[in-house]
Amino acid sequence: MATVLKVEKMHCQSCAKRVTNAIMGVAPHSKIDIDIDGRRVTIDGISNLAEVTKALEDAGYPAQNA
Ligand SMILES: [Cu+2]
Repeated sequence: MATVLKVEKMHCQSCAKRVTNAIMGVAPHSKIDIDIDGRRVTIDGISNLAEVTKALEDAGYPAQNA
């Protein structure tokens, strides 16, 4: 099941890269789809959402459930 997160502070390609790296750091086998214009991140294959949102917050990109 895919998880969709809203990441308001993600507004360019560099942000998208940092967001991707933060997620991959805790969920290396996840599949990540980034929509910069929509500020949305769709993630497939994660088992611990709290760990992912914590990693994003630590990276400076707080995420909410979309
Ligand atoms: Cu940016």
